[in-house]
Amino acid sequence: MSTLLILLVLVLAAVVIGQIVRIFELSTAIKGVDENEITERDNDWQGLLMLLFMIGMLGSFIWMMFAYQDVVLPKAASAHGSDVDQLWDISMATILVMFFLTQPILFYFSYKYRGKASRKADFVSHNDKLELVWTVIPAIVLAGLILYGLSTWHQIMFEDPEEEPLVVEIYAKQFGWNARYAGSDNLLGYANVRNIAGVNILGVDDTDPNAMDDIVVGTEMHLPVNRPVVFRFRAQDVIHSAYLPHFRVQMNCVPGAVTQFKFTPTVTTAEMRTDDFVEQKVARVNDIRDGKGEEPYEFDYVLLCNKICGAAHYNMQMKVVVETEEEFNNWIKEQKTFAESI
Ligand SMILES: [Cu+2]
Repeated sequence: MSTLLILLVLVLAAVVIGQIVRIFELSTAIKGVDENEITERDNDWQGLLMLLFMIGMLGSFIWMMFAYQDVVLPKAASAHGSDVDQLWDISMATILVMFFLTQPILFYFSYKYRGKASRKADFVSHNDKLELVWTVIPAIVLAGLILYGLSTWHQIMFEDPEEEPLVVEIYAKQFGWNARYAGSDNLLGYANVRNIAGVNILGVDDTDPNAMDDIVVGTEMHLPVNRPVVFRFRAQDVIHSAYLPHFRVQMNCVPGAVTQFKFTPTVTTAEMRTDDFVEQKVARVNDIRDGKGEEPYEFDYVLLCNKICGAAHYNMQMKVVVETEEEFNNWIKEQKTFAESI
């Protein structure tokens, strides 16, 4: 019903605008003025509006840059996170410098060189020097940024075979996550969507000996601090995206394929909760929650889905706990192995 009303309002608004334009045309015809003729006054107005738009746009842009400082992510909680942050900062700085150089010029020139009957535009067919400058400089800057990005990506994805990382599978489905730890052998058992039946929700192959000690968890995922973890991602139905913002990690989960990402968490959940920036952020969130009569919130790392994968996509998250090696070992001991659960 409300969609119908909105449509009706839109149609009526279009009719009203059409009628106003018609009245304007008729009135100019009566006055004997050609409405297609652009006067000096029109040009002055357009020039002034260009200047006002520039001031409004740049002003609100600068305001937003400062106003939203406190809603950004806290410091990176992984070993490679600072490299990603640096890559981001350098890319943003380059973009901002170009933005503040080109945009004011664009709008100011639109104002300065607005149409005037007494002024005639120069005819320039082409200018080799100018075209060379605006092609070569962006090409060099972009090539530099891309090479720097590729080298950072290469460093992050490099696998040291000596390292013996913890192996964890992240399984995505509409709408939730499961994590499967590789168990005491640190080898994940074979799994296939065709094996999904009953409690075997990840389709683990029960004839594979490597699968017996695997541990499947559903509500929260624990990770030991300062130990590299290899994540292998699978998806059951559609493409999801595993996003761990605090660790600066994101990887697509694709049905029928296994993708992977390795990183080392460096800050425990308890340490992050005492970080100044996080404490202030949590206090602000709790002020709002308090006003609504809701329970206070406590900071936790999260795994989110970053692909709009269906109606309940927004609800696809899992708590991630980073703790000491000892706390992790105690937690994992309490979890059921695949052999115990089937
Ligand atoms: Cu999803």
